[in-house]
Amino acid sequence: MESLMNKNVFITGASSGIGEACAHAFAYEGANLIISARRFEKVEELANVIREKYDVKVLALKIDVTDYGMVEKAVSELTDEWKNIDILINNAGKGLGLEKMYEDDPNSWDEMIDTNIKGALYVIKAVVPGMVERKSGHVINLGSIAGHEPYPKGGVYCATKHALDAITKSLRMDVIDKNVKVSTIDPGMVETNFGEIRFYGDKEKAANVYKGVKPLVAEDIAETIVFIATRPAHVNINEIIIMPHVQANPFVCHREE
Ligand code: 8X3
Repeated sequence: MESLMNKNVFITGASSGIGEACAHAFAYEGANLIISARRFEKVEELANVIREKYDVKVLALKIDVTDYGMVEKAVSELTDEWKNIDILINNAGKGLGLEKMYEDDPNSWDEMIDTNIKGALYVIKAVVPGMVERKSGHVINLGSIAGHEPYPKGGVYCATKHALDAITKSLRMDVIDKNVKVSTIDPGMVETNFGEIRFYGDKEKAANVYKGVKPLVAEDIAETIVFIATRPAHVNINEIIIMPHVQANPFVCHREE
């Protein structure tokens, strides 16, 4: 296992859920963190908690990944202490709505496409050139089982995760000779605020998704990402698909009555 001690790890979408859990998991291993989100107060608060708990350095940044200018500025202004990013956890993403395509809201499509595809690309464009120059780095994208099997009423979300899967695979080939690793972790059901956001704040609808199921929790994903990030130098985990024990795919899930 490679050590994460004193590595610089950049986590997008770190204000909650999997991003927040990754911040804890990587800090526990001794990594220094750049944590970003649109909601600066949230990442600032998390930064304070993490500094106190793990005695690592943490830089909190306000970044909306859908704004390339903001992403580029934030990364290019990093000081010497922070500019060598060892690991990028490209986590910012969302699902919005669960509707038949012909009845769905194009505004939610724009938001998902802007965040899940363009946002991930913008962060890659800002961070990977430094990794290439230093001939060292690891990009870990947050995919989904939705990137493997499209399901009804989730067409655009599934399309964004298929796109991210293509981006992961292409990027891996682009940096194959630069000592930069590219991985994706593709979860099924994880109980975070993802569901609440998907259902526009409807807590009951969100809770129903996990009815009778013990879903994964954000810490399960964070722990697996730490595993991906700590393989020996000659090993790359290209892809991990991870689901609750009782979920086989987007369609088959055993629920206890
Ligand atoms: C989230 C998992 O199954 O809701 O990416 O698409 S799923």
